[in-house]
Amino acid sequence: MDEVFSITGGWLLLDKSIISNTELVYTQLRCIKTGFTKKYKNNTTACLLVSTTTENYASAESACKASGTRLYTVKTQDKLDILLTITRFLNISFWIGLDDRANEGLMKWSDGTALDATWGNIILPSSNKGNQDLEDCVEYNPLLYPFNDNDCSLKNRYICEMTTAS
Ligand SMILES: [Ca+2]
Ligand SMILES: [Ca+2]
Repeated sequence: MDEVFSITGGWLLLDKSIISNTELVYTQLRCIKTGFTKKYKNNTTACLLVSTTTENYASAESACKASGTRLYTVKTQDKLDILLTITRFLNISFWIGLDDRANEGLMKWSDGTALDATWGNIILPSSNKGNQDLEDCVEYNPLLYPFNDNDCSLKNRYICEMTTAS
């Protein structure tokens, strides 16, 4: 069954002819990195590493980048559901790839795109936003569900996702 594969940024792709379509490539990626596990929800596939150690946000970001990945972007309900399957029995917080370090109040994903306002109101309700320079990094938080901005210097576990852009 293993036929023509290509290596892109350390990731094994099923078919390099579809590299131009980011979403399609994302669903076709094989999850082969050590420590990463493949998760599905509907048509969404994610290849994720759930850290076993805690780091501040910048160190967590660096750790993901060091393996050619990025902090998890939770842009859809399916990706949120995938995260919840990982975290639901763990009463602890995880850094995800969302922060407003560069511009206060303007949340950006770890892929550089802006947080959609409508989705932002769902996943990061105003009551969970400090909206101040002390709280610039977003965590999954079982108490301030699902996400909360917090002090980037705090140490949390974190979730990396494999990407095609490494
Ligand atoms: Ca902030
Ligand atoms: Ca907060």
